[in-house]
Amino acid sequence: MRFHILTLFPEMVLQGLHSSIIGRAVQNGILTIEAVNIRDYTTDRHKKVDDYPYGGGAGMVMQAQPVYDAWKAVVDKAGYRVRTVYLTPQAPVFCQAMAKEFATQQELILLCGHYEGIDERVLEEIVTDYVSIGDYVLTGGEPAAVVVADAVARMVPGVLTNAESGHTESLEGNLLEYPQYSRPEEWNGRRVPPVLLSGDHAKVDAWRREQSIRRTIERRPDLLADAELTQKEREMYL
Ligand code: 6GU
Repeated sequence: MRFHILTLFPEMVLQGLHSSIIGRAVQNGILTIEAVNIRDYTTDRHKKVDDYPYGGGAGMVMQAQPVYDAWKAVVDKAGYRVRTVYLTPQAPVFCQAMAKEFATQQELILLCGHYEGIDERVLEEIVTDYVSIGDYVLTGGEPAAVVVADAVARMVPGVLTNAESGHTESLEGNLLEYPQYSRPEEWNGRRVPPVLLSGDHAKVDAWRREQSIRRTIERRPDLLADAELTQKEREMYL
């Protein structure tokens, strides 16, 4: 899969996506992650990419021309209208289902705004999906693009090893992950739950399932409405 991140600050997005598991997938050729510097496409003599908002008000607005030309360069090279995601707090909140869906694409464009945003006319022309990463304000879309690219990339076949891809993960079935323990058996006077040392895999599975459910009730009760619980589990825990 190919990611094209359109941004005024390429260094903000490249570092995080060329490390760890995603970085390994880039090295292996499973992914390419390209940062396109929108400033490289301005036709302004002074390389200006923003201007005052019509109607007045605080801050600056990114102009349509450099954004459109940067996007057009990517789309012309791809040979089709690549899905184009604009990162903005004025959008539905990103979730695992969206990550899985975007991961079915051959290529994906992530458009990062800065300052007070981007001229609405170019957004209407190029954006297919508006995505927020949560109800708080960032200085720009770049951290959100890293979040979205990471979550999408790890769903691309071959990015995770078998060991990494266990689908008993947080949010599978809308339940949180159970707690994990490693050596030593006792640390700081705290022991690992004995069932995990019992060697009884059925008992371990049952314990983990219960922990997942209890943890979800405790920390994310909002997930329970859509959680995949059996009728018996619903009666036991809810
Ligand atoms: Cl996606 N972009 C920006 N600029 N701010 C945000 C956001 C996105 N999600 C939350 N805050």
